[in-house]
Amino acid sequence: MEYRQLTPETVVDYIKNLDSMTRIFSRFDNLSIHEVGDGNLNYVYTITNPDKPVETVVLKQAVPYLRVVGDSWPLAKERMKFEIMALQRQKELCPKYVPDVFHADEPMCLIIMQNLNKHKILRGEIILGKTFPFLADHISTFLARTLYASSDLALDSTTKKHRVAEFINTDLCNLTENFVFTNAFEKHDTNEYNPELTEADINSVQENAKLKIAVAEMKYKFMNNAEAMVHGDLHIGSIMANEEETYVIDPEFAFYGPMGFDIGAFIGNLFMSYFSHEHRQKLLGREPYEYRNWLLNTIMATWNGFEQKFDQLWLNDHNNADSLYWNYEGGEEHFSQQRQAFLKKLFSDSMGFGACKMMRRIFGLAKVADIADIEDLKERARIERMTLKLAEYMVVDRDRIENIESVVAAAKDLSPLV
Ligand code: ADP
Ligand code: SR1
Ligand code: MG
Repeated sequence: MEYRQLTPETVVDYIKNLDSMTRIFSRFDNLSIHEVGDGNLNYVYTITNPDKPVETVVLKQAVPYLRVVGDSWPLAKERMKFEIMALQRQKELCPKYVPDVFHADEPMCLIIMQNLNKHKILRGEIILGKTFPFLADHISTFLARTLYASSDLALDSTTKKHRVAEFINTDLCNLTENFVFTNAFEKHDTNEYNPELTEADINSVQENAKLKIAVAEMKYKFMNNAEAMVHGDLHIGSIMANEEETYVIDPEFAFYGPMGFDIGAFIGNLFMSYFSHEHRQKLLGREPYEYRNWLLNTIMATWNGFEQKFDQLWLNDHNNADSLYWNYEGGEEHFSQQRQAFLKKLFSDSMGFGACKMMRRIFGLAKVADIADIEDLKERARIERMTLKLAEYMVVDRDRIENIESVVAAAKDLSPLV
């Protein structure tokens, strides 16, 4: 079928002849359709039978431009192919945390998937001060399984190389190269600054040699380290959750890239939430300790849980294989040293990438509501400065930082938990 952009009026006509939809919907007249897309790129419709609300799906369609800017910014709609492939692979590797896909149509650049209507976008919930007791466990599992299993540590060399080729996601990698690693760090006309930030604040990033060299190193790594299938945009707006369950959505930026990019995205977003709640907890009329402490504990539990789970997956594979490489007296200990060194490097990458993601959300076009929606611009600027300071430490000192507890301690120095 040739591509056409669906509208609320044409969605039902499209779905009513699909076998997968006749298995879900008992009727197609009188379905209620709502456009709920609040992301930067695509259109998302919920489709529900109001008489039987369990009969419901979500349809997501890519359009040939960047939605947040409009049709003056062309962007290949074929990007949906990567979201389809990534959802399939992630579902195989981590079924509990990935929505079911009922239908995928590459020419129409769309997917129809499980409506996560018992779950909410994590960013909105965190802004409201809600806690998620299993979040760190679920996300660290998702990260460990998807990153480990798609890497050369788990796949045979030929399969891995084919996967790298399948996932050459030129256009969306290009967006990341520009929006995460470049524009925010120069006087680019797509940037948007809080008017309360001074020239000195902006130049403390854009004219800071150590920081800019470090960011350029992270960009180069992003462009060259085809380590694993990464989600590619794992901020807290790409996670839907309730108290018990967690789902990772929106992997259209997926490609074979550095593992630390996903880990850093999640952790960097939680640090921004932490700083934003220095202000937001007051607005919510709460004492500021408990919620922000939960955010910091979630950050530590995510990295520590990830490290332990990733290491275990590697060790299990090793124990089940007949490799000669470490098969000598003392070899087990040497293998353990290799794993530790690998995870240390991955920690450093994660901090570096997390930092780039934090800084670009302060100066760049695509912001995070946690901070950007703070109405008091002076307060917002104060929180933006803390974010920039922590990010500077995370990226410049990334190879020297001992552990996640040190980064959490640095965040507490900037914004004490009182
Ligand atoms: P974009 O690619 O434009 O960023 P997203 O995949 O992030 O789009 O989806 C935009 C919004 O649509 C999400 O923030 C969420 O509110 C809603 N949404 C997306 N997928 C689902 C789903 N499977 N179930 C329920 N709502 C969804
Ligand atoms: C201008 S594109 C902005 C951002 O939206 C996506 O969610 C990615 O984070 C991208 O960088
Ligand atoms: Mg999104």
